Amino acid sequence: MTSPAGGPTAEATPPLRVTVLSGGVGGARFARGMRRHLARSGREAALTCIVNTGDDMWLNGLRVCPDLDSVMYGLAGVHDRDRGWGRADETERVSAELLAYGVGADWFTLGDLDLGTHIARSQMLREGLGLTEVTSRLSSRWDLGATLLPATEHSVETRVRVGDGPDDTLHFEEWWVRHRAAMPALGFEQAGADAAGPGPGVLEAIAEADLLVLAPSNPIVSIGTILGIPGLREAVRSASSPVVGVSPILGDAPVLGMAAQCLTAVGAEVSAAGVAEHYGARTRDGLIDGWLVDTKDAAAVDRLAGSGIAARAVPLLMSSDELAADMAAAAQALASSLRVAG
Ligand code: FO1
Repeated sequence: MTSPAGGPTAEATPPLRVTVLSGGVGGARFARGMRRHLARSGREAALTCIVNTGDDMWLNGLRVCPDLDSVMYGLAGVHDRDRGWGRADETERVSAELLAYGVGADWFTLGDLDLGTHIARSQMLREGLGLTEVTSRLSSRWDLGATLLPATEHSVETRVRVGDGPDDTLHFEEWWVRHRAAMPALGFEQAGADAAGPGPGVLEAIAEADLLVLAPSNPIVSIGTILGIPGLREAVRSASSPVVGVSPILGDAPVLGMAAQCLTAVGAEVSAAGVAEHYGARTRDGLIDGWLVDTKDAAAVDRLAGSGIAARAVPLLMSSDELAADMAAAAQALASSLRVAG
């Protein structure tokens, strides 16, 4: 092949396709890091985030999608940096009015700017658009540098079992936010999963990825919920790219949120190695090939080798985009080493 000038052309390097399975706040921070890492590398790349929808709910007649919004706001840079969720510079005047009328939910705060998102989303859904198209239209307002895909367009609700009776389950947000996880979780259920399937583009984003990463999100109610949608676990298991996960546990504590309560409820060990073994090695009917643990968990590397998982110990800090980008770079380097080895 020759260039228009007559000389030989360099073969164009195809864009690197990176797909991240993500929950809310931790997933958003990791996605920002991955975007920064890809920009630093100078290689053309396409980043896709498949986002948990198990926390979604109707509130005040509006469809609220906490994890999609956390990732969208995080990538847009308009998120509340202290809370992780919701918008920066937020006010709560509308919620106060709703409560004054006795119709608001006093346990789940919807800020005024955030309400704009829920109103727009709900209007588009009522017009008949699917959640994937709606998410694309909402995202197009910002330059996210990533495509957000809801894991499913079906209603698949994460419910927390708090007793043995048929009605002894709570919506995840009720358990977590309303009751502050005070009731011990006996298990987690996915209401509606039987009739659900992956959202548009999700299976393609997994099958066509050059790098597939499980973000350091909650392994049970975020990543686990995504994987519980019929067809998704099999899609990850049969992906042609390496599958690398990042530990959400540092030492014996989750980086964020409620991973410890959720792991305990399903009988999994609350440790970096425990989460990796919960996912399991792809060579042994599991899901992952590689796993990043924090340097303080370096002892897990040898243990995981025995479980068929190639682990590396690197600093797992996401306190700045630069550090999160270093983590993403380590995930890509681990995947590359597995590709070479494989
Ligand atoms: N978390 C809270 O702890 N309290 C809240 O009032 C709250 C409101 C809220 C509103 C919109 C949204 O997108 C997220 C919100 N979150 C709130 C975060 C959310 O409960 C969870 O952190 C995620 O669902 C878990 O990923």
